[in-house]
Amino acid sequence: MALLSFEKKYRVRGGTLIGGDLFDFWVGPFFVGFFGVTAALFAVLGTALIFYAAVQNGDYNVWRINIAPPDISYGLKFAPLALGGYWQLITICAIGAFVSWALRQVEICRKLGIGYHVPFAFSFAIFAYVALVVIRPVLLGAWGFGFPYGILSHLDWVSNTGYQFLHFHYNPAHMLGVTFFFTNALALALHGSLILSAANPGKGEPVKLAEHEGVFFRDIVGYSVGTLGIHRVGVFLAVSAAFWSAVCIVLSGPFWTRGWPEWWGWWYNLPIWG
Ligand code: UQ1
Repeated sequence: MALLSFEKKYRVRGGTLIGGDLFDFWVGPFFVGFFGVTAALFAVLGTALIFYAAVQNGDYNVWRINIAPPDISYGLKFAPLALGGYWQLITICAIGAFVSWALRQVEICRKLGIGYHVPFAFSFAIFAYVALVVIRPVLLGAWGFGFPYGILSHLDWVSNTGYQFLHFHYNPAHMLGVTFFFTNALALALHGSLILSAANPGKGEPVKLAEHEGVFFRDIVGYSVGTLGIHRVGVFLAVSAAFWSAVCIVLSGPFWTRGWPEWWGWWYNLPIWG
């Protein structure tokens, strides 16, 4: 069915989680819904707060913007606006916007009668952000452990936090995260190039389909994961990269305070050495 006539067919009422018919409409190509309204409000307010706080700091150069969390001495309390309060409000807006976006995806899935795989996968990205600015700071007892909002300043935070643990690449959960990120690139390179090779066979050759794709991999490595399977692999790799990234930073501080190279001491402490 042509896309435009299909859209007419599926653009029917229902499927909303909250608000009934109240926000059950489209603006141009965009479905609105209750969570479209909340996502827009949080996003606009959060963005405005970023620029307002930047101007308060006297930063007119976008590269230099740095909206820092409160000092550690504020613990888990609210801080004055200019002393981390803006960071706290911006964080609330960001989480509100991200969660609204996920719930709007859920409403669209319900309207279409499809699975919830997209909001499921997106929720891992939200988890990774929340791990950095809520879960780890709460476990460490201060909002000041969150990362600052700024292009260069958040890079400084990552570098400083990494060096606090001497060599972050020795963090086993970081190893898993990095390995998943690299494997994502491998999988997408294989998949993208395989699909393009079947769709672009060369002059005079007919376009090829799934059979040829599968045979290519059975010929070269003796196994094909299949056309549906590669997408299962893709989602698994993607959410695993986000998941282990979140785990590796939540471990650092709340559950391990020494250098990460030292963690490998368990190897020397095995009771098997002569
Ligand atoms: C694959 O086997 C397959 O099925 C035909 C795809 O679908 C189009 C793929 O994209 C890829 C990359 C593979 C190969 C994957 C493995 C794990 C052998």
